[in-house]
Amino acid sequence: MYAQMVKSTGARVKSLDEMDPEERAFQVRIDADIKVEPKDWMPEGYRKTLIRQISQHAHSEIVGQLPEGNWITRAPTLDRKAILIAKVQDEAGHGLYLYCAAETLGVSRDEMTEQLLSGKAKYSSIFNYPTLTWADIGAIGWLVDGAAIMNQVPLQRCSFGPYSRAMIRICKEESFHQRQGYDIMMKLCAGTAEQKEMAQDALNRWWWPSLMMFGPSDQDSVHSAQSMAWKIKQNSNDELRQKFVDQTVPQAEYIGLKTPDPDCKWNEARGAYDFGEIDWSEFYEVLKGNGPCNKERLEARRKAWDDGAWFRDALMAHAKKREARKMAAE
Ligand code: BYC
Repeated sequence: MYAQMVKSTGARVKSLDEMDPEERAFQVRIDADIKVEPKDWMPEGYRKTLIRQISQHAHSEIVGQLPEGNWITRAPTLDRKAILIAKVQDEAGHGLYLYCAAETLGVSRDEMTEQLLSGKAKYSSIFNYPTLTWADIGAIGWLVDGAAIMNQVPLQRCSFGPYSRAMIRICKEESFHQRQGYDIMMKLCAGTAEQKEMAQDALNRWWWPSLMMFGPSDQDSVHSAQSMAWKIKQNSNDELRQKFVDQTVPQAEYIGLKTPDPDCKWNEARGAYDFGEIDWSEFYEVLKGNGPCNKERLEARRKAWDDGAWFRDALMAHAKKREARKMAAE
């Protein structure tokens, strides 16, 4: 009985005995790894949790285009520019698959956008930090996409069919993104002392925010216990964060960089890296809208939405005209 096994967070999850018959049947299907499809019965909480997570994920992909898009005109070579344009376009595609997956749960794209612009829906904290140098583009690919993959690979096994299928395609593209970021860092580290310093500076600034991407520590995570019981999440926030640190520290060392954490060191007994305390006050400030770029990011999305109004209106007018023509012909 999976629902009773979840111990990773403080939040309590109902046992099978406490559920009503419909809910119990649903949980039994989840426990048996049967995928939930949009027209299946589902508890309202399951539907709401998915809309929250998938829409926030979609918003992250779309807002995530902004810090990298900032460097398209300044990429150092034609190849780097072409690669960066392709990557930023991929992020737009990821956002669209995810909005479509959320729409199958009965929420419209317009509603999700309104929730983003009103501040009701979140997007990943990481995109509220500025991209100051070209090395930041390397650090985003390496660390941010690296963290995203760590989180998204288990989401491929999510119990909700449309989300899990969207994640399979997204993960394939993300692994290319991660490698292109690391490739930028490798080149910078093999370059002049100044270039290597730029790479180290980017790692210093992006390290802690990347660790925050995984969400609050397990004891403070509000949704993990229920989301894990429903197999929306397969791992706790701290588990994935640890896996990310274990994967990334040797990659940093390989190119001669060091994380900015003096407490980061290999723990032989645990077979994992120890690392220092995350500044959670910074994380929660960013979530409240007080990060370095929150206002700028939302402003950019608001402007894009307003600037696109004429196009949405034209599409609606066109659809109405076609419908009227079809009716007249019948
Ligand atoms: N940022 O109970 P918890 C990308 C919120 S983009 C902001 O642990 P949960 C890419 C959380 O929403 C990849 N908010 O929540 C694109 C909740 O608040 P609400 C983005 C965060 O949902 C372009 C509260 O804190 N990936 O790859 O169980 C270029 C309590 O948290 C964050 C996804 O979106 C955060 N970092 O777990 C490059 C993955 N963390 O909603 C790359 C999908 C937590 O109650 N999402 N919060 O107001 C997830 O896997 C989960 O939602 C999380 C959080 C692990 C993020």
